[in-house]
Amino acid sequence: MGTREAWDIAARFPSSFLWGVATSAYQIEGALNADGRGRSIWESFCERPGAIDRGDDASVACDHYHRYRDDIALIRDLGVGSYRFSIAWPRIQPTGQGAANRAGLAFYERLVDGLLEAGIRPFPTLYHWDLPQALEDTGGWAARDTAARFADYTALVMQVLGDRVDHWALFNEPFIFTSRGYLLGRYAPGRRSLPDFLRAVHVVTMAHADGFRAAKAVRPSAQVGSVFAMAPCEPATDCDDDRAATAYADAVFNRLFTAPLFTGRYPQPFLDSIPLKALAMRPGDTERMRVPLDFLGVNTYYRLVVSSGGDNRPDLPYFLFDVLSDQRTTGGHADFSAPGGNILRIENAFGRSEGKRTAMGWEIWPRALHDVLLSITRDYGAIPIEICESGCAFDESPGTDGVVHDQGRIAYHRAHIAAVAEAMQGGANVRSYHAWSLYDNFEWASGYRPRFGLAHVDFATQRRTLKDSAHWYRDICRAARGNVGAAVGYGD
Ligand code: IFM
Repeated sequence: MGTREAWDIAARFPSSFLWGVATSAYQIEGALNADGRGRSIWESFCERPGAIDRGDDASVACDHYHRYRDDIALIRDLGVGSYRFSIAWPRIQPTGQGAANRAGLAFYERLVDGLLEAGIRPFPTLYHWDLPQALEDTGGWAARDTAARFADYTALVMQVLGDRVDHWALFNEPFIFTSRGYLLGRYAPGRRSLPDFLRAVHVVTMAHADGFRAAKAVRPSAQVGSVFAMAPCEPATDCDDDRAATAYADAVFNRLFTAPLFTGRYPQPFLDSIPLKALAMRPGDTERMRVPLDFLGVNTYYRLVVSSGGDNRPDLPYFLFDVLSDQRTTGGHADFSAPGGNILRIENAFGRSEGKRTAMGWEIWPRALHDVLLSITRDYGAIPIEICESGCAFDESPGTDGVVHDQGRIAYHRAHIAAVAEAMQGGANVRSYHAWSLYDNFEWASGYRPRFGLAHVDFATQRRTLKDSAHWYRDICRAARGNVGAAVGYGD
């Protein structure tokens, strides 16, 4: 691949388009006890026997907390225009409430200043799954008060960084962390409770709304959005049952959080399947939960192919696979006992695998990203879209030359970037693409085994080595770079 391809790719995007890389605090920082940081739910979860593959934990991870200066230099060398990272709530408020821990905030000030000096847009997410353990002890996301705590935390961070950071994401993938953390027990805090999950859905929705208003109160000019995991849902066959199952999967996976924020209502198929009181809504919530997010962040890794049942033991896609395999399944559907004796029924679902799979078992399906972008555009008009994560893990190791020759990852990004370009031609208002991830890192319950990075990390030495995909991506960033600064104010 030469720079010719890079120029051709960059030329398909407007000059304001930002090419970026993404990480999250817990997955790369390490230094979990440094400078007054409090404990998070993930330390507790990692201590549970069997919770994390091979017993890995994030105590060191990529040691980014100590190496951030070198990491900024590496990012700058890649030529990216935007760096998406997250802020660790337990560094800012060790117990999740009260005065800010200055040393924790100072770390992010240094990081943001370093990025700005390097001409890179700092693009923080306020919550990427590391809840202070003290808040879990008082009920976690299933407790109403946690929404108010999140708004306080948001205000504290905005007061210090709001003068330098223009674009803010409130949450990362609320459906993933509530379902896996409260319903399936696969992520921290490891609960398996439908009532807790339903309450968490509404508390996190209110936290979005309260956090949005808190951010705007401190810094009215801030652009505030949130980041959602989304996947197009396709019926396995044309039959009515599969279509109905697909509409349900779409409502739950894609709209459970966006619909209340954008329209003030939870999606109807979801409401039909639960007793409303299970959400523990209060008078006035309907009006309060509607907020005009400035942009919508999207992470798309696969499609969902949905069936209402059948005898096939399905080759299942990621999330619905977890729902079905982790819950007792009867007669082709998963039943969840809900309060009041009602039943939330997620019908059996199965995926075909026409595309190859990544090391996560996820089908490679670039069309999924295209379809998600256009469905957002159909549903919410020309709202600016930030692609906050796109990427893949493969079983790979350095060759004899010490370099990872990851042609599979290059092909992945090439196809997904083409899908974005096509969606933009179709009207999607996309303003960035962030490769997930900058580094191989702590992949939650899967530990360090799946490697998502553009840069390989040797966890024994902390040596970072650019993979072939990083060189390929760098060529695109550099080709685009000449034009980027003019429109958005970051750049050379
Ligand atoms: O590593 C995660 C990230 O934290 C959230 N989105 C999906 C990625 C890959 O699983």
